[in-house]
Amino acid sequence: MTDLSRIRNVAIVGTHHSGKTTVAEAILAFTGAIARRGSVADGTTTTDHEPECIAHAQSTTAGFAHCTADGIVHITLADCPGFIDFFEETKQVLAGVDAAVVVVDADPSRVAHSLSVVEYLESRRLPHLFVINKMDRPGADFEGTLNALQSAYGRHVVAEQWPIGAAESFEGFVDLTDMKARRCDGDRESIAAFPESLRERIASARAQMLEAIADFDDHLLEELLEGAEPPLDEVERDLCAECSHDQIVPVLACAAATGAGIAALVRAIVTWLPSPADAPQLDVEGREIAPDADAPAVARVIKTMVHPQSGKLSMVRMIAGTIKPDATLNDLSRGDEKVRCAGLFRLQGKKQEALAQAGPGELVALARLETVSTGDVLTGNGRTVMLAHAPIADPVFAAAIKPKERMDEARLSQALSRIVDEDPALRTQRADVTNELLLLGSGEQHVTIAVERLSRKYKVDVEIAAPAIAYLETITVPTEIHSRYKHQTGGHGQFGDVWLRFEPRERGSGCAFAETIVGGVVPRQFIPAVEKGVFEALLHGTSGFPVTDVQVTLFDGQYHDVDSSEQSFRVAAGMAVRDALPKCKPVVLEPIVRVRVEVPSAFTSAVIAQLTGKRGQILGMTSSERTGFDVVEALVPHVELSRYITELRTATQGLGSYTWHHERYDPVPITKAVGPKAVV
Ligand SMILES: Nc1nc2c(ncn2[C@@H]2O[C@H](COP(=O)(O)OP(=O)(O)OP(=O)(O)O)[C@@H](O)[C@H]2O)c(=O)[nH]1
Ligand SMILES: [Mg+2]
Repeated sequence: MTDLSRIRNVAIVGTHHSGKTTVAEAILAFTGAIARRGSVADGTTTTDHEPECIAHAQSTTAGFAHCTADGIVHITLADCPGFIDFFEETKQVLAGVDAAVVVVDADPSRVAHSLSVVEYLESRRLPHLFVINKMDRPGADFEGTLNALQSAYGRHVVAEQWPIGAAESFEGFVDLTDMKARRCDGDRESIAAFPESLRERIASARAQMLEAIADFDDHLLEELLEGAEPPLDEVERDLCAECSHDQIVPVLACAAATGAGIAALVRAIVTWLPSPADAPQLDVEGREIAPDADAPAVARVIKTMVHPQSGKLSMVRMIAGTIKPDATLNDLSRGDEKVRCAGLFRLQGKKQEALAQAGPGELVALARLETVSTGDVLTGNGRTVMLAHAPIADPVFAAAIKPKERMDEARLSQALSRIVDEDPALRTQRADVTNELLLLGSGEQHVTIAVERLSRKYKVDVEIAAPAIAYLETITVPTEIHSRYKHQTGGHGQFGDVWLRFEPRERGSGCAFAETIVGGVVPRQFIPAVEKGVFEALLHGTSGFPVTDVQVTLFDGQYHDVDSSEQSFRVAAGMAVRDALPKCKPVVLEPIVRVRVEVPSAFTSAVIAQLTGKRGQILGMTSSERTGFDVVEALVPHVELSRYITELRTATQGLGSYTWHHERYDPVPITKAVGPKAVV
């Protein structure tokens, strides 16, 4: 049985492209878990193994790997994608780890990009530390980045190291706890001469660190007030306790590409970040779930992977109990359904290492749990436990998707359901009005990569396009129309004769049919056929779009004893609609949506200008509950929003978000041309 205190489950999160995957690779290489360090550029890293990651040179999904530090502490790393489109996946993974390493670039201007994930860590009170990476890059600015982190996240974010040099002269660092200088040669460290030129700066950084630590330790505070030098072991003990309780957030420096600083980072993970014993997982009411190996199992599914050949793998966080490769578990999230595993693995990137059993605190993959999804809670022996959900945000981007070959339609819907099974932030939906099949997700890249994954894994070639806008048509003036359908084709003829009145109805009320026939001029049995003919013809107005908000009344007509039939009245009614619409001054209506945009206040005016440029009508601006954020509400034509999430994120350093719902239909401005037939 693994000693729980020797386990660390750590997510590597942070800003896009800050070097998370490179940090993970450097840790694996330093600890000897891999023989050779791969690189993102070559597509050879352990955690970015998915072909889409390699093709885009970025993480497109979370990757898992593990290593052993100092031969005793077993670390499982979850390398999370940094691009904001994949944040929903990161949130699910964070529900299964005990701590996080937040990697940021050594560039103060990029610190704001880490806001969403850091706020999320803070809201979950998940212990974390910062690593300022790319210290070897020209212009690397540790101090500026540290200041930016402190002003964004508060004074308990403190440097625990001070780098010696930067860019090509980045040599190592001074450890502010023991005040020893360490020189880095790749990922190896050696004690070096203290950099006297930095003594003053380092002393003040150390004082700041001690003051922050002393906020949670009165004894240390007294020592500092008396001007006494606190003993090393007291400082180390405090750092360890306060970091693992999310009171202090230490900041380290590294250059993952060269390995410099990685040894210290591994030390930090081992000594400061909590083990599953230090931070037991909580149930929905905040009660600790004892990580007891002998209790019935409790596991949370934090990620799902589907391999077209070898099948489904569910990555789970074992919270309690011990399971074997053929374990039978209850899926509490699916009405207690019984599921049976067909294999138990530990993942090293794409490699699956078979395990004989797994106990509390471990992150392992269970094979072939076909009905199980990310977020599900699995238990053994009928145990009931309620865990809090990591909610998944509603999609903000949609693409219309169809197979290149029509015969692939069934295969496409099957493949889509598997892709959605792997990634709960994706959804599929049939669009109202246009009837297109939509794939929805957290952003343009999220959906595009899902489509690439779908084509690769399930060999379905698809076309994607911006979803068609559900335009409608309506009339603005009333008219009355007479229409007669008369046809002689030997034998029976056809005869239908109707008088229809067309009147505009209130916007949003739809179409309605009525009749005021007296004296049987149109016999009762044919009236439903008239109604049918009317509604069929209203599906395609003068512009080709469906017609709405029209009252159609059958008020007169004629029939023929022999030749009249349902069919002839249906045709006559359709002809009447087609004749009437052009006479009723038709207009095209476009969907207007109400958007609620949340942005950091610094970007509010830019966002308002952006919405106005989209023909938006600003309804109001208020302060958000989220500190430093504003909420802007506006009515915007739907057609203007097809790429809005991308544009909004570009304009707001990735921090803007929005929700929307359909509000109403408005006439398209006279100058706008919309298909299928342009209206001018
Ligand atoms: N010079 C230098 N380049 C680095 C360092 N760390 C990472 N890089 C480069 O930065 C780029 C991004 O690195 P990744 O490791 O993919 O970054 P990431 O944070 O995992 O990216 P996403 O997962 O896509 O958000 C790659 O080209 C790396 O080679 C570093 O310490 N120094
Ligand atoms: Mg990455």
